[in-house]
Amino acid sequence: MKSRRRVEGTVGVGVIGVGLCGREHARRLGGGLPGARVVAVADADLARARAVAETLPGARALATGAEVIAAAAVDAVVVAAPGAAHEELVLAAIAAGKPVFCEKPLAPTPAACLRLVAAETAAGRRLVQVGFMRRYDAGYLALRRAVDAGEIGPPLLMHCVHRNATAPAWFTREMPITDSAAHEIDIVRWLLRDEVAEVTVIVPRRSGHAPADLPDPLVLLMRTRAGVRVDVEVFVNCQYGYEIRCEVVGETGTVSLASTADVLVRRAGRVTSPVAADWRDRFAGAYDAELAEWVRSVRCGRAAGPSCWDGYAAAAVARAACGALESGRAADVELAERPFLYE
Ligand code: ISE
Repeated sequence: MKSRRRVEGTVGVGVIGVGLCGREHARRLGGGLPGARVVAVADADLARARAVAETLPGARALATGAEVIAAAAVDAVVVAAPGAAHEELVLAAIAAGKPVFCEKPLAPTPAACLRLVAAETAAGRRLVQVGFMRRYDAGYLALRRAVDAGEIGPPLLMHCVHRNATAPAWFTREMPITDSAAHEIDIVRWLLRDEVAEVTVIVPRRSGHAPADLPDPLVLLMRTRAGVRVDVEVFVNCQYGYEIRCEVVGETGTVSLASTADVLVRRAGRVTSPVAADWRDRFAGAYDAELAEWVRSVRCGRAAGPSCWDGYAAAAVARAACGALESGRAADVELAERPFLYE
C-alpha cells in the first residue's frame, strides 16, 4: 500500500458543481468548518460559479472541473456536478492523487462505479468518500448502536419511508430509485452489516400530483443475504413536506428513528409539530458531520466514511431495482468480488 499524503495546515478545497448540493457544501467548507477553505469553484454555468466564488473569501471561479483538479492550491476536491460527470472527474482526481468527496450516486452505473473502484485500488489507497450523509445523522447512528448492542435481538424486518414534498421537473422515471432510495439502500447495508441479495418494486396507483411518466409512490422490497426483509416507500410528491422514517424489527423489540421536530405546539384544540421542508433542513447536522470527517481524513491522509465500494454496491442494488421496476419481477443483486482495500 502506498504511503499516505497528509495536508499540513488548512485544506484548500476545489468544489466542482455548485447547484443545490454543491453550493451547500461550498458554504459549509468556506465558512466555519475548521481546517478547510474553498479556493476554487467550477460549474457548467460559469456565471453561477462566479456568483458562488464571490461569496467565499479567497475562492476563484475556474472554467472546468479539470482546471480545479489541476490547480496547485487545490489539495482536495468536492464533486457535486450531475451524476453523469462524476466518473471522469473522480478518475482525474485519483490520477492526481487528490482526495475526493463525491456526492451520491457515485456514478450512474455499477460498471462505472467499478472502474472507480479499480482506479482507487490501483492507486493503492482510499482517496474517495461518497456523500451518503445519513450515516452521520444522530438518529441513524443511535439506531445502529442499538442494533449492534443486541438491544432488539437479531433483526428480522426493516420498514422505511422516504417522502419529498415535490420532485424537481427533471426527475426521471428511475430517479425515485437511483437518487432517493439510494440512501435507504446504503443505510440497509450499513445498519445491518449485510448485503442486499434481491429486490422487487411495487407500483401502486400513481398520485395525481406526480407527472404521468413518474411511478410515484413506489415500494422497494428487499431481501438481504441473512434473510432480513426491508420495505421502502418512496413518495417524491407527497405534498406536505420532507419525511424520513425507519424502524428495525428484531426478535425481542423494535428500534426506530424518533420524530426530529424540536417542539410540539398545542393550540386551538390541536397538537402540531413542524415537518422539515427538505433534506437540507432534515439532515443539516449530518452534512456538517460528514464534511468535518472528510476534512479530518484529508488532513491525516486516510480516507474514511462511505467508500467507492459502498457507492458501487448501492449502484448495483439500484440497477437491479430499476430492472425490477420494468419487469415487475424480483431481481437478484450480483456483486463483484470486494477488493482487499475495502475490507
Ligand atoms: C436528493 O438527491 C437527496 O439526496 C435527498 O437526500 C433525497 O431525500 C431526495 O429524495 C433526493 O432527490
